[in-house]
Amino acid sequence: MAPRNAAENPDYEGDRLGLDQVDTLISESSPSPKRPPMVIVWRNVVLFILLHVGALYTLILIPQAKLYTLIWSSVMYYFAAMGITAGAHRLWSHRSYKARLPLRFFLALCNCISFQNSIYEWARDHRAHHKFSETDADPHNAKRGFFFAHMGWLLVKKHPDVKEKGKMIDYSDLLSDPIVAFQNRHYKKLVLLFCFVMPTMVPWYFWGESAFNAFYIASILRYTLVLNATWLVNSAAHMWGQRPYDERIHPAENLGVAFCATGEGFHNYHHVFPHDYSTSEYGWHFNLTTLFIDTMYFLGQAYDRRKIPMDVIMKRKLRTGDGSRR
Ligand code: ST9
Ligand code: ZN
Ligand code: ZN
Repeated sequence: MAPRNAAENPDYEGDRLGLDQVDTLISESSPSPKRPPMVIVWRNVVLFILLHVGALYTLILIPQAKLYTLIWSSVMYYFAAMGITAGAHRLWSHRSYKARLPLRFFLALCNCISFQNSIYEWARDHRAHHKFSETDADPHNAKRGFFFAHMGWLLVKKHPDVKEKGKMIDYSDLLSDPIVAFQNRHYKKLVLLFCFVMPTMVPWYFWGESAFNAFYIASILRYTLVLNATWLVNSAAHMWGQRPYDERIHPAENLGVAFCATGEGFHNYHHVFPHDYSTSEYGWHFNLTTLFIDTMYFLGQAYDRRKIPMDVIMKRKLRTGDGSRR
């Protein structure tokens, strides 16, 4: 079946889910004059410092690790990435394609490897990010600076607007998926098992790696790298790069971020056309996630991939783009 575009799709629900607000949010993006003082969550500050110190320490362990452990850690990076990009992002947040039960199960499992909050919480924040982009109701409002957009937003209580305006968005579809509901209910146990225990046990059991090396390389370092690659989409890709589709918004096309984030750096395109399953005008160009979804399509696991028609993209480029890619 050919990919369908959202405009022609009779059951397209982007507006109800708060995904079609690009033009309106531009006028809403002025900073709030009465931003309350930030409430620092010290538990998160301490945990993220420990995590990053642990990741730095791991660099000295790499030369003494077995080759298979390094390959396994890369595989874990890839699976964790798919759990975020193909799962929480393109499938559950944006409904840009549909997935059969086995694929949804696999993606939810991969999502536990990535430990970035449950799919439900992740998609809730992400829908708010699109609908209220770069306002106080955006959980990682990039107008508050690089550090806040990157990881600072996870170190403080959310701005009240996130909670108040977030309630305007419909999230009911998320928990009505039994896979999402199950993952949300058992999230802590699942993360312990799939982000930390499983990545450590496999190298120790199958090729005799020390549990110490396996834990630091396949869990701590890999987790920290995937986190930072993801956060770069919120920070770097909201600041640096070309804006061929809409020069009036900050999200930009950033190839470096696309490389680290398995295809999620084409962020100007993505904010203009959020329901395109490739999150890019292109297909597999710097986009391992689109390659993954297409492979799943050929295996019969993914279907109804939404793609924006080329003439719509061209018209938009001519109307609002910065002229960098005509
Ligand atoms: C992490 C997430 O790292 C990263 C997400 C990045 C997203 C990137 C997107 C870019 C595009 C995709 C690119 C993918 C690239 C992947 C590359 C891979 C290689 N709407 O949150 P709470 C309400 S996580 C509506 O506790 P606080 C709700 O009632 C890292 N309502 O706020 C909620 O109650 P409940 C690991 C909302 O208390 C209540 O408020 N995880 C919304 O201010 C309280 O919510 C951590 O470190 C909303 N959007 O605390 C945990 N939000 O939930 C860090 C909230 O019961 N988080 N409400 O319904 C925390 O500790 C806390 O959330 C907090 C805020 C301290 C940050
Ligand atoms: Zn964004
Ligand atoms: Zn998105």
